Amino acid sequence: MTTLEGFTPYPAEFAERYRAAGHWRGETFGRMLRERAAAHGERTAVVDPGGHSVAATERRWTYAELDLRADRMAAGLLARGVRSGDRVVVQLPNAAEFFEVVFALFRIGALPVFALPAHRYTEIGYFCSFTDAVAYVVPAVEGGFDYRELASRVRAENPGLRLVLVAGEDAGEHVRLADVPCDGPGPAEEPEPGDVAFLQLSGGSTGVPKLIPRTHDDYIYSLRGSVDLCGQDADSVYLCVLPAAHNFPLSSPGSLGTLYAGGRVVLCPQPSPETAFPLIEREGVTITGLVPPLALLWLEAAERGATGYRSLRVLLVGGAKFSTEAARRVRPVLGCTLQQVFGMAEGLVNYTRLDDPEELITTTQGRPISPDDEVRVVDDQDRDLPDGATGHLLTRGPYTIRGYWKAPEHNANSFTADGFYRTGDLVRRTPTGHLVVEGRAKDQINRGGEKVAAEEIENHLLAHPAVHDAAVVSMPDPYLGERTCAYVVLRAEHREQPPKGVELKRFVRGRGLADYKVPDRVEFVDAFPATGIGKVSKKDLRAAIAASLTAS
Ligand code: AMP
Ligand code: DBH
Repeated sequence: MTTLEGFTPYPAEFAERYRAAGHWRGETFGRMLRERAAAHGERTAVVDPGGHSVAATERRWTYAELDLRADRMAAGLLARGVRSGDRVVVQLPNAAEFFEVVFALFRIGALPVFALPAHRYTEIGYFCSFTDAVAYVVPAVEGGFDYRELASRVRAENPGLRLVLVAGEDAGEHVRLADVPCDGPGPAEEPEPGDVAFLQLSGGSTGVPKLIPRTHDDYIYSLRGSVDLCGQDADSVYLCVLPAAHNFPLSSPGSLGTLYAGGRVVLCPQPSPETAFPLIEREGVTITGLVPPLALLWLEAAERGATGYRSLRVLLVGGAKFSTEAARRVRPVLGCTLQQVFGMAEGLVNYTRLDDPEELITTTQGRPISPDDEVRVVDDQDRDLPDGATGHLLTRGPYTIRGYWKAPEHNANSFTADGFYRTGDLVRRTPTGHLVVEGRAKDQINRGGEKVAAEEIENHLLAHPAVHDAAVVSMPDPYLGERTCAYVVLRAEHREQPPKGVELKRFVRGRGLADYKVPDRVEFVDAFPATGIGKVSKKDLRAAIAASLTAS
């Protein structure tokens, strides 16, 4: 086993228990694809309808073809110096190449770092330097943004970043991904099931995003459990609507779960009903996953008479709280079973069961995948609360990390001494063991499933010369559930001629931040309300902005 520095392993007695229980079965992603290709090589694994910058036209890859492509890509990456244990930042749109690249990396034992298409210079620069990435994989131009330029800038600042691979025709000064595959030798050694397979991102609540190391064994267990609970088999057709690298569409049950089951993954280039519904109809899609704002959009489209979604059996909704009112509309309007999912890239995933009574499906966020998921609901002093009381959710189990990667200080706060992850979520447990998400104790804004760490944005605002102090809070929004409001105290010398809110937003965007992190609203105040011991009272700020929105 190759031990990755900075990785907190599962304690031996837990690892043994999870193996003995049959949760960890010694599988790896590389071998999983090999086995599926052997079992049903001629079946379609991935459908990419095209219509994005990576490919204009449709591609349909069988399991045999994906398997062969992963091998050839692995050989090509090895020939270009990518080694076991190396980190590779992968930032691709929903294109078939995503799977070719990540399975190639899995086979080498190199670790994909799952960036999202929305990430910009600040995030990507950080991922590349913090992980000492040797390679970075991008599209050429997507959604009007030139990723090749971003790559050039990041590469100039990170001498260790030797290779930029561009999926698409014009790689500019970089290497075309399509020129990488070759027939050379494959990896000399396979990764072990207990090795870290990739680094996933946390929505986080700290100044910089934290990286989540997941092993083959633990992640594949969560896939197997998800596949079972979501009723997937080799006839399932999963539509990947959300960005493919995100933990939800990757694993709940997501594309990887679908491939585990031997089903078919259909990549959706855009989440709108206009794009998705015809694809569902054409491919006979049976299952998909959406964040609440998209689920609302799909419900509205169907209510207005849009068609095409008839083959859907299961609609997963998660990433942020789905309102009970909206949840109740899913079955009558879309004619499929709603499955609420409350998950986290750190591990624990809860699902409502397909045969749960409608009341539980529409009013709860589900219960854990595994009988060995340990869930505690505690008060501020970590004392267990009875069922029905709202408290902090702590969890430990066979697919929940024991620590963020290379982050000992954060880990001291984010995990209890006995290894429970502090989720930062406030939940209540029903007598059936289902969890209801009641709120959040972590300093984070959940913009319809896209998480924004308040501290990260506050740091960017503080870099502005006119800003003395900043506090970022959530404000209610009918569509996204929450949006971000930045409260700002200006420096005395700037109060006479204050900058406009839009200027501060432009400033933050100009620092090269993902668009969803730019504050939706900026409010200037002379001072922040304080708590009893003099900390900024975000509770009061949230109440103030909510009240002023109701009033207007
Ligand atoms: P992350 O840690 O970035 O993967 O984000 C996971 C977080 O998303 C959870 O800790 C919750 O705060 C939130 N979340 C995910 N699914 C749901 C859901 N169904 N309802 C409410 N919050 C959710
Ligand atoms: O929000 C999430 O991170 C999430 C939501 C649903 C997740 O990671 C998951 C399911 O696996």
